[in-house]
Amino acid sequence: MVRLACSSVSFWALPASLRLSVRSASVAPVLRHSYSQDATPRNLTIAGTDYPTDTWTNVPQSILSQYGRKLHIQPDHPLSITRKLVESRFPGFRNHNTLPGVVTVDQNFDSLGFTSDHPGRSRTDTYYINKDTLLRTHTTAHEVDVFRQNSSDGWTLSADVYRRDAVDRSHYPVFHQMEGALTWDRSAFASRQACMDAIRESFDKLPKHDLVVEDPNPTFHAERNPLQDKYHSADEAEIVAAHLKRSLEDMVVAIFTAADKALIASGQSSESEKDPLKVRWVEAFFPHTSPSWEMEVWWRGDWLEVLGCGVIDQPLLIRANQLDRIGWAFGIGLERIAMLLFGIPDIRLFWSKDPRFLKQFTDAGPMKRFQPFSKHPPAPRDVAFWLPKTLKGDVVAETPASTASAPNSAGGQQTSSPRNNAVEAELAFHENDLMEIVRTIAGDSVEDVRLIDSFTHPKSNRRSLCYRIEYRSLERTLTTEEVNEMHERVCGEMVGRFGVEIR
Ligand code: FA5
Ligand code: MG
Repeated sequence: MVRLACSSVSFWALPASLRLSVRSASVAPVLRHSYSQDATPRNLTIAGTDYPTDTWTNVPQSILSQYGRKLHIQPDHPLSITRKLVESRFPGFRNHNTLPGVVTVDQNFDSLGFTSDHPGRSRTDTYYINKDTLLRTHTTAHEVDVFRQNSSDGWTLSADVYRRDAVDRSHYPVFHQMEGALTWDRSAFASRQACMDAIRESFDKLPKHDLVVEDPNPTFHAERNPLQDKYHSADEAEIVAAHLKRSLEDMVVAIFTAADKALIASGQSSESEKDPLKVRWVEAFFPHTSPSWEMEVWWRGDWLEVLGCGVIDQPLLIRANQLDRIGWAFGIGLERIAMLLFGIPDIRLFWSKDPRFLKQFTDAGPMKRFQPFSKHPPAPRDVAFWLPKTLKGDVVAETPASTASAPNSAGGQQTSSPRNNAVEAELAFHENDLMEIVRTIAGDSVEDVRLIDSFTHPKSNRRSLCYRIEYRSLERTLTTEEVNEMHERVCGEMVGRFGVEIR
């Protein structure tokens, strides 16, 4: 497999040194694409509200038609069951579960400290309704509002989030996150030391576990994972970090113990699933926390990233008028957890209205493993093309087979020098645009899209790419004619929109 440049999907799989060079190379501005599949209407009506469109609008109807399903609160839905299970590990927290998904650029990015040239703001990664309004890319978009409300020390917030992303069995353009936060008000204590003592006391009461945890790095590191020394003493950050990590480890133990029980009860456990649960903490970067980590879980022979977290950025709390609060926050992917819990093999299944799927889950009673009800054959088709001769600049294309998540829309590392006017900039070719074409045409009848070949002609210097599109419906066998028809339309769009030459 050939890796041309780094797309958002496996960015984190690269060593930090490489990320730096790859990131700066892959975001250089070149061409401007037209994002509208069809002529963009003047207004978009979303959940009864009209929004004017403009040249930033890139949200397709196929995405808007998923808006408002609220799977995370649908009774007996596996995402809702998962949400409740996670919530149950945070007793006393207030649970916010009904916040609408249309937010401002300020909520999603500015208020969280995203720099104005952060790649997450790019239209290749984020669905814009217009230049000021977008579909939230993460539940963190509500942090400042919830902190400002100040209605509880601890809270969770679950919701649908939207990202222009790869197409495969663990990525879908709409998924669900749960944000969680706990803060302590230092001004409510006699001294900062007294506040720290209270945090330690709370830490001591957290459930203990015998999980194997790899945590090789120091709590903070001046370059890689800094202490916010303007606001926090090292001791304060240490105890907040310890409280955070122990709380999340406890949550994961509870969830995976439930998964194990369901697995054993189903009599389906395989050798690899008998591996003991292991967790590791990996240093991370988010504009809204420092220091920051991601938690990865060893599951069936692989490390799977399940959440991001850290000590809350103090300027963020100050923006929310919480001058003296200190605390932690995390963001977890509910589909990732639900897929592990129930053994659900394909992320598209969560959207199924098929009773053969939905009837398998219940809020009451013990958790049961998902039993596949049908398997329909895949229909692979390749699209191989030459990029236009005139194309200068960067191509973002690679094989999206990673379990890591897209960093851009929700944080991501920005250690390289910022690109000029990045939000205005466009790439020569970004594979997320191909993903979007395929999703728009094939809908849920596509399982996977991946780069299988890439080369540059030695004489003409032209770049050739070949993607394999795996068409497969979860509900029925697709006919050859309908697959061919979809595929021809995909090829036609590629020619029409990118000026590629099909090989
Ligand atoms: C964020 O979204 C941060 N806002 C999380 C956070 C919150 C950090 C609060 C610190 C404090 P990230 O992009 O890594 O980070 O996404 C968080 C989690 O969402 C991932 O660990 C993963 O479990 C899930 N996730 C991300 N992208 C996808 C996707 N395309 N499909 C399914 N799950 C995903
Ligand atoms: Mg991540």
